[in-house]
Amino acid sequence: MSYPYGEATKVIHGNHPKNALGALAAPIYQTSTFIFDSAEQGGRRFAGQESGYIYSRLGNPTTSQLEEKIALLEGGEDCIAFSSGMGAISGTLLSLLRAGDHIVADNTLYGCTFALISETLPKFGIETTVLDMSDEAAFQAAMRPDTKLVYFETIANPSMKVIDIEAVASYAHKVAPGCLVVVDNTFATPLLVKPLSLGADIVVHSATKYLNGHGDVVAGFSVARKEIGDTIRMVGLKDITGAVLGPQEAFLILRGLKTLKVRMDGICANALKVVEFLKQAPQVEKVYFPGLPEHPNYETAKKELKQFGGMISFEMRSFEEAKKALNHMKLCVLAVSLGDCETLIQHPASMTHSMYSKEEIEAAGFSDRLIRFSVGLEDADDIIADLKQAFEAAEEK
Ligand code: LCS
Repeated sequence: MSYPYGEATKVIHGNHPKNALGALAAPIYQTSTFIFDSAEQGGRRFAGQESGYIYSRLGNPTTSQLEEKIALLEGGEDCIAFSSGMGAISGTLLSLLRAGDHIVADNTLYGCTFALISETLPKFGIETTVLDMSDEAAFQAAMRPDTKLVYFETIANPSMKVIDIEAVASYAHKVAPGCLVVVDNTFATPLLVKPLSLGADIVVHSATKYLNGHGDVVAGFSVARKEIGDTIRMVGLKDITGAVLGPQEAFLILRGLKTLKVRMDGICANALKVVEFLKQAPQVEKVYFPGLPEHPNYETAKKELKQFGGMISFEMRSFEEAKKALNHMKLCVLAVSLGDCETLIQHPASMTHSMYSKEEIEAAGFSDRLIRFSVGLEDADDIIADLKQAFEAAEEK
């Protein structure tokens, strides 16, 4: 559907029709079920012969309004809301795959996604090839004519790897017709890149992060064309996971979304200043940020991303120093998750990626000296001053 407005307008207005009473904010339909006018009407709704709500695991008007806005932002036909990012990812993969299928996935993924792909899916008879997908030759060698699905993150957690979506999607579709390319766009958000427009088939999100943006909701989305969306909703959401998003959470995300553009602009601008500081800090050995010319995927990032995002990782000189620095933060908050107004800092090897073995961490290109930083919306000078004092405290014998 053509939409004549820009991104800032889109996140505020969406294209949802005015509600019946003209409320500006989305009404919260706090109901589990919907009353039928007659037994015949109930039957028609279940048979798909009449539109209308039935039961909130199958659809809810507050959640629908949010789904329409996310579909609009990602440029997809359909969006299915889940009660977490992992709900969206598992609901999507489990509804589209079956025993005997082969999938290819990147080796740098959020820890629980990595566990799902490398450990759980094989238990259900799905063969998974996990490798560094930014290595084009290795990716092409791993693809088979019967590969059913390819999975990676737009900006990978926590190494900030950026894989060329267009190149991967066109190769996957060429050698394995019908192969579904699934991209987790949590770190970039649709404001930095729209994977569907580059050839991906499905976009998944943890909306817990930037989309909601205020650290008070856990949620996820899957965005796809209609026929795939129908399967994800009617199998992955309705039957397999039942991980339905509640209307209160949907309302909060609709509210949070209104400021997505200004939040992302502010966070991306702050991140550039923090990176400048980190680059010259003597306690930091290496900075992982896709906007740095020395980043191995800088050219892809420059081509693909509107801005470089607000996630930075950096390696300290030792594990001890990394731990001490984390313990000396005064303003930056020591917590997992990301994409909030507050700057959040955490240690992937022992926290978000603790399910990776030592060898898997190495293969993914980071170490236990790595700290991951989700830049917030505080004054950049305050964030930098906090890092500086924590680094200096970490150095003291
Ligand atoms: N995808 C990505 C890229 C993520 O970073 C996360 C969570 C998920 C999916 C799962 O979403 P959830 O179920 O938590 O809504 N990432 C986290 C992180 O890095 N720290 O805490 C959670």
